[in-house]
Amino acid sequence: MIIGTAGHIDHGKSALVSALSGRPMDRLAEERRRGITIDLNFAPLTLPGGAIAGVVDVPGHEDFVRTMVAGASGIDLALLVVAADAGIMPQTVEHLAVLEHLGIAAGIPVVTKADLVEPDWLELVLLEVTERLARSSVGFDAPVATSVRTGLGLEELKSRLAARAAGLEPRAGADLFRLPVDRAFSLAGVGTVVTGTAWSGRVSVGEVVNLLPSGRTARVRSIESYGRALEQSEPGARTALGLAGLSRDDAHRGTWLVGADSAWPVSPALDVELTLQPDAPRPLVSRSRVRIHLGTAEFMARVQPRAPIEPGGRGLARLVLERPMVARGGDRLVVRSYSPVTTIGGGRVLDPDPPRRRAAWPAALGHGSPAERLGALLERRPAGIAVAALPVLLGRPPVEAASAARGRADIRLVEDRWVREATLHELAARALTSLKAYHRTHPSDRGMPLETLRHGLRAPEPLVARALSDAAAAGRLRLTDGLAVQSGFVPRVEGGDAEIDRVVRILEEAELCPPSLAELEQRTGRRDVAAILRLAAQAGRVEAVERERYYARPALERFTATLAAIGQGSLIAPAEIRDRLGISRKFMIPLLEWADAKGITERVGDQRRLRNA
Ligand SMILES: Nc1nc2c(ncn2[C@@H]2O[C@H](COP(=O)(O)OP(=O)(O)OP(=O)(O)O)[C@@H](O)[C@H]2O)c(=O)[nH]1
Ligand SMILES: [Mg+2]
Repeated sequence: MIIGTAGHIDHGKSALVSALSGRPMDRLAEERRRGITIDLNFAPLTLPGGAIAGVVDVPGHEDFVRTMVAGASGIDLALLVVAADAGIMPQTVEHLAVLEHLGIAAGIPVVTKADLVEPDWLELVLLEVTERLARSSVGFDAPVATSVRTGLGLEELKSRLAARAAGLEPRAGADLFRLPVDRAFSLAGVGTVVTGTAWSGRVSVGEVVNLLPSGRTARVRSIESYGRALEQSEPGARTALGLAGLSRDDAHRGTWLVGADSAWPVSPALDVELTLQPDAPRPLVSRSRVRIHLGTAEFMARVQPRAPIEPGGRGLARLVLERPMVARGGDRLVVRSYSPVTTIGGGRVLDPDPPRRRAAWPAALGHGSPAERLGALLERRPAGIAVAALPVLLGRPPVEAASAARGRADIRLVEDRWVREATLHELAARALTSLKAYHRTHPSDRGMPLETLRHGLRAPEPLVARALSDAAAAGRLRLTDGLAVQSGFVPRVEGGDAEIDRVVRILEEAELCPPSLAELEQRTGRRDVAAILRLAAQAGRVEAVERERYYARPALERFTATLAAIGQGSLIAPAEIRDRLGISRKFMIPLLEWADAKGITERVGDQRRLRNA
């Protein structure tokens, strides 16, 4: 369990964590000099029963809310600290809003410095806190009064924490490894060390991790959690990773470590649902410039709301980021105004890698089961979703994401992508349309070259292949010899059968010395002689002996009959064929090779022998 403090400056957060954990907080010289917390501080806390929790102590100063947000992202439980002698103050309210925007599920209000006030006053503050938190989306316990001077309430607080820890839903281990970096430093003998709370998944010593958004890779050399060396990290634990191959300057607060086996998009935009606080000074309109906090990262963005979002309202928006960032579906974020810098709202990531243009916004994008959200995400992605990207987009572990996909009858796995059936249908329909058009403009061609068809569809190759083979299976087209042919299509030539007859007759008359295609084109004055002869060949009337020379069927029959006659009982010498048929080498050599290829004859030196004689 990760516990985070929250609350106004000077209300006793650090003193409380020190008292609970026995560790000094505020270790920076400047923190000690000014008596305030400036940066995040961390301490392990052993709870009654032996479980270890990680505590993140955050600053309360209004200038450091960004640091507070980084610390509060990814905590399981908040200790909302209110000093008994001060009551609820501005950063109590702002930190509470941050916890709510981040979707923190559990909290314990702690009224500190109880020793400084009269019992009646303490009761009033406890009441004020209870009432203020009653409507919060954070599931708060009743407040605990404490004093680090007298020790009041500390044991009770510890046992409440233990009870909460026991009831906590464990974070998914069988999920993608992701750790938002909150610190990076160099350690002699170890190299670059990166620390953070592992949000999900595990990583082992020796594994490769990616640092995002830069995309640099590193190898995990060592893992440490709460002072113990581990072979494998635990989700939801404070974790320090010794990394080989990464310089200390590459990693810093705001970057992410993820497993190298998963597909994390680094995106220039995020599609989100935003909630604007009732106390926000103005509505969010197109191009409002805001600060976004997600994980430990802070970045600037322009809001493109679907409709202006009023204070107290909620709406859908695209965040156009000033530099590409990393997010996962379902991630919570905090929105702060650019100037003055105050917390104005929060949100939830609906699509961490939205299509650049013409994105549909189906209702299920924001709400619904993983299967429903998957349907909505696919509606915006005609090219489908890679299996490896789905757990990131949906924000669910891989096994759950895959079962959401398998649960939908209207999507299919095409190679490594989930694709809507409708997309494949639409592709097949477009293929048939362009096929029809091709047949219309090339009536004598046997079919449309597949490459031309594929190229024109402008869709990923595997999808096109699947759509075409579907259409073929449904009997709507045929795929042969690199050609696509619409079912029922018969190639035609201008002039019809009479023209085919005319060309075939020329070949018949030429017998065993037929003209080449080029010569035929000259003689007939037609440019489509090749198409005509292909049709005649399909009908069995002619055959190509060479690529550019066709023979009429009767001529070839006469040739084979001559071979058969000479070949009975003896070898066939080319000279004898020449004498009998009166053809020159120019025609005879290709004819003999044709006979060899047909299996009528085989070579014996320069001569031939009948194969079945
Ligand atoms: N009497 C009394 N003083 C306390 C108690 N808790 C904290 N203090 C004092 O209150 C002052 C502020 O305490 P911190 O723990 O630094 O307050 P903080 O909330 O961490 O402050 P920031 O981190 O700067 O927001 C210190 O002087 C503490 O000694 C308490 O229970 N009783
Ligand atoms: Mg402090």
